Amino acid sequence: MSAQPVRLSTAQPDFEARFKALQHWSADTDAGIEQRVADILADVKQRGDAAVLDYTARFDGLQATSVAQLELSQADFKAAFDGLPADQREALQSAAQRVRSYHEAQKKASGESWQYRDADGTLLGQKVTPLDRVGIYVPGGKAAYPSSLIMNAVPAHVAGVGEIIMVVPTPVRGSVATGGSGGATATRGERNELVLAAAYVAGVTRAFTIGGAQAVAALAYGTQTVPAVDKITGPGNAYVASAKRRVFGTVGIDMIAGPSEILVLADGSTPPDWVAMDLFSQAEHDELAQSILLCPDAAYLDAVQREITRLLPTMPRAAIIEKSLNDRGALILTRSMEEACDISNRIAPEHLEVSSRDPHRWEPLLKHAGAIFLGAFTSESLGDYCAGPNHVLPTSGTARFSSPLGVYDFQKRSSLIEVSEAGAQVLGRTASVLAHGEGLTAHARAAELRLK
Ligand code: HSO
Ligand code: ZN
Repeated sequence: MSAQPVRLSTAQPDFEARFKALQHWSADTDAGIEQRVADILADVKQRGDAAVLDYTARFDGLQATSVAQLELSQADFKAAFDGLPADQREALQSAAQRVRSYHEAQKKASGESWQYRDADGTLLGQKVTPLDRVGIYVPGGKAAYPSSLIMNAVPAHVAGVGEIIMVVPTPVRGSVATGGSGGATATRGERNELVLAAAYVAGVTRAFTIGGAQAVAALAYGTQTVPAVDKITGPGNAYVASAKRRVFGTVGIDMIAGPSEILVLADGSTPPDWVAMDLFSQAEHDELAQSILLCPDAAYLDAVQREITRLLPTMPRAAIIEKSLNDRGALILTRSMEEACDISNRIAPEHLEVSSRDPHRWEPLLKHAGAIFLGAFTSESLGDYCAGPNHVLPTSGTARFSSPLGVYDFQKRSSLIEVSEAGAQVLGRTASVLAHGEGLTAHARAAELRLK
């Protein structure tokens, strides 16, 4: 077992080519998946609940005679929460509370309505309204992260979304006894108690144990039982990603996330084992995850490599980390911290750690990153769980043009216009001239009728 991220130097002649290769990542779209997803969406749109039940039985092995049997209740959330050990209950609550505070500040700073009156007394403004109903997709099994549910549901809640509907597949592994409390009940699949407990602390309104493209379709189109939502957020596998892309337009979606990434910009002052572990923390998500270290000090890169080698065998997910670091990781020697900042901007990483004695010196140079973690104590993992900012972040260089998931993703804006009588005189003349220019006579007359 050995993880040796590629060693590069910005001074080497073929650096540009090597750097380009490093950045290359493409989500290959599989024609087979695309076709199956298109069929599932069409079927759920047409047959509603019946189709959802069929796919849930087929893909998750979960038998039910009605979708209502697949709905979880607030009592289920509460029972899951109450069943957790005290430290987990407290951690969930304090994480949710910090995430809530952060997003409340975000709402105050940029999510409120505003208006002004011009000199003629005309009122102009922007009215911010929360979405009525959103759907949150939570993956099943290994990739079911309660923290991700908090990161999706809390900003929706803070935005003032009326109903937050969660879907989460609970596949049946092997033969599971039919459970329930008498009467016609569904088979019970594997539930992740931490996810249900997170639904409790994050303010989820309703939840269905359905998943895959069929769950996305149910949320987008609505069925007899599942209400249609206005936007769907949350991560999922290739089927879910394809389904989200296809229903976009009928509903809003968040983003289609690529593999997780961390870039550490180090000046050599942080203990090298801390940095090695931070690189591991993204690598352990996924073999396709990318961990990169930039530093102007070659001896420090050597030290981090030694820690990688020493620590890797102690990691339960060593195999994933090893593959991720070997295939996509890199330790890059730069000529200076300034050059490291430039390279970082070109990568536009999802997570950027500035592991430096004076992070505020470099922060003004950093333009493109989903989240910027300043100083040696700010491990990305603290941000993943509980610092407060959102952990749903732009990946694959999209931080050049997009932002973390936030309250603003669960709000929309309407323009407000109230023209005064005096304002109508001035605006009417301008509009009339432009309308005649466009050959739109009704437009011109509507403006002119209001002129004194
Ligand atoms: N780093 C992941 C989020 C996460 N980490 C969830 C742990 N749990 C997203 O970039
Ligand atoms: Zn993470």
